[in-house]
Amino acid sequence: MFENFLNRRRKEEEMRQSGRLPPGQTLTQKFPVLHYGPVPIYKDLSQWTFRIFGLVEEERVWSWEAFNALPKTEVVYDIHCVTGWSKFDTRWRGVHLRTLIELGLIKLRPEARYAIQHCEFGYTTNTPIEVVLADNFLLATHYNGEPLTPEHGYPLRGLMGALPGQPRDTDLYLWKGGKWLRAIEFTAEDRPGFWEQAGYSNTANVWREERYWRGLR
Ligand SMILES: Nc1nc2c(c(=O)[nH]1)N[C@H]1C(S)=C(S)[C@@H](COP(=O)(O)O)O[C@H]1N2
Ligand SMILES: [Mo]
Repeated sequence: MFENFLNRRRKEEEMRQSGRLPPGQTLTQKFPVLHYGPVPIYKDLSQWTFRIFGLVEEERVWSWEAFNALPKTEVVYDIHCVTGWSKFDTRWRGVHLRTLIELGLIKLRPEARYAIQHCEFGYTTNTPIEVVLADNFLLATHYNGEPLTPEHGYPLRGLMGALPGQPRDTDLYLWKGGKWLRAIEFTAEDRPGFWEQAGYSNTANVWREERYWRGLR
């Protein structure tokens, strides 16, 4: 117990020293579960689809099978939750949204400026398109070599991470990735999502510590 505590403190200090611990965060070695509402349970994925719509040349819909046939990558992210915990070197597998563009599977219209993630039970979260097209964002199906657990977003979640040791403008807090993701909509106007309407920052940059609203939206 005490040894774990020392170990945690030592790792945290290491991350601080190497510039990987954002302001106001502490290191966790657990993987907390955070969301509003119930966890969807899927009997099978035969009815499941993932859709891209809005300001794209052509709307796209993938079945679970088709989605899994897309080229996947393995990514190691640091993840930062607005409630104060950071978890380092987490290993994910999934599809980069920008891969779908590179493959010509989706073409954004020039007016597209924001991406809205749509999840089960109506949860949404919004970001500028630069964020979801950056290396920060993954359409994740696996964590640590295993399919996502139901609580962490099975079968698909938007994952908002930070690349270890490369702090940048597109590093946002973890709530900017929707668990149980079903669609991404591209829009011209911004549209604050669930937590954004509940008082969280719209921009959510971890290095500038944008946690909650400052003044008017
Ligand atoms: N669909 C959905 N996704 C969600 C949320 C939610 O309430 N619903 N909460 C967000 C928040 S606030 C956080 S901190 C992360 C937590 O992810 P985790 O439970 O895998 O740690 O999921 C995000 N994605
Ligand atoms: Mo959160």
